[in-house]
Amino acid sequence: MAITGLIMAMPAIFAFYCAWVVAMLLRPFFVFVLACLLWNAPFTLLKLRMVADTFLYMFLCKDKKYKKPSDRGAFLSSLPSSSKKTIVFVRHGESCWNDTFNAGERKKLDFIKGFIPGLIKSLYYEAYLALAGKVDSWFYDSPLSYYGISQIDALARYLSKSAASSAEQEVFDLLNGAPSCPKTSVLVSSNLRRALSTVCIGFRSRLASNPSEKIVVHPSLQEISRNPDTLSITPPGHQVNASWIEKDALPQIQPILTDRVDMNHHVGNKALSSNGGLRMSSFCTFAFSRPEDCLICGGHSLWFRSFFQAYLPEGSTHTGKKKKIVNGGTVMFDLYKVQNGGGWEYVVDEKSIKVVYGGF
Ligand SMILES: *[C@@H]1O[C@H](CO)[C@@H](O)[C@H](O)[C@H]1NC(C)=O
Ligand SMILES: CC(=O)N[C@H]1CO[C@H](CO)[C@@H](O)[C@@H]1O
Repeated sequence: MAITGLIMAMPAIFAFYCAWVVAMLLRPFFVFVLACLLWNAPFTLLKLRMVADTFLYMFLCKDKKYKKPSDRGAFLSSLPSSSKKTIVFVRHGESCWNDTFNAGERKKLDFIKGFIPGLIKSLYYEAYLALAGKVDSWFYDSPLSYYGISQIDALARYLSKSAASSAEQEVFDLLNGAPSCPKTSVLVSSNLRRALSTVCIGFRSRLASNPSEKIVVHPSLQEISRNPDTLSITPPGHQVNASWIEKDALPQIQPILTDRVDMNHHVGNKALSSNGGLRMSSFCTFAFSRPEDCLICGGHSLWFRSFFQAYLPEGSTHTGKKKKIVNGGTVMFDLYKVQNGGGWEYVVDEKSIKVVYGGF
């Protein structure tokens, strides 16, 4: 009798011990959070919100669930030269996130050997930023790494070298906003920090020689992914703050972030109801609402690749559909707006795609 009773009680006892172990493990965490709340409540709530969003988006984000627009091939025969924008994609430099999680240019074995120390280093930085009360993060809205900054510095130097041909001169004049350039252009960026910093650094001489020009942040360019590095840390109505890396390596960037960036379109992080398809389509509408002939856009690899997949004809086998643009890579092409029934369609002209720097 006693034995049966004991056996019957086993699951309850087991559950009790499990709960006890979990509670013991979580207690330091709760004590830590409580201490932080007592010390600086608004900041701690903000950090907790970032942690909550990280998990929320990991599980519920539908960014990659959208239907590609119909085959663009049908619109090729009637490309209207009057409805054309030149688009330049500039991929951001390497971020801290990728420094931890992707091999990049490192050898596979070196990457594997360095992974655990790298992860510990990033968690150490994350803890330091949290304890120092900084609204900053290694993972969330991951900023440019030191290496990433140097990649974009190389792009800036490339754009200010002397051109090798008159065709190259034309491209440089456009990208540098030279007064002699017949085409007008605007600098645009995703609302994520690494893309905006890439535009600030890569186009620094253009910004210096056109002191009234502003970079327009547009949320449609936010990366298509569920990872925390693609969530925006900047609330609506705020200018972007330099990351701790930039404060150290590039303090002259803050005045640009504060005074030279138009954040009027920034409505905060992408909504859970948003997806890549909606944002790319909103980007096309935005591009054709601009008065300039050309949009120079700081943005992200998956977004750019998805754009080529969606807006090049299905028959196109262009590399841009398969490969990512490299860090700092700069690629230009023509985007057309075509009337179709009562609506508008957008199509990329494959022949116009030109690598300016780096490539795929
Ligand atoms: C930027 O930093 C200032 C000063 O520390 C702070 O008041 C502001 O809220 C920060 N903005 C963002 C978007 O984090
Ligand atoms: C922040 C960043 O650069 N993210 C990219 C890192 O690399 C992976 C895979 O190569 C991409 O999926 C991320 O977008």
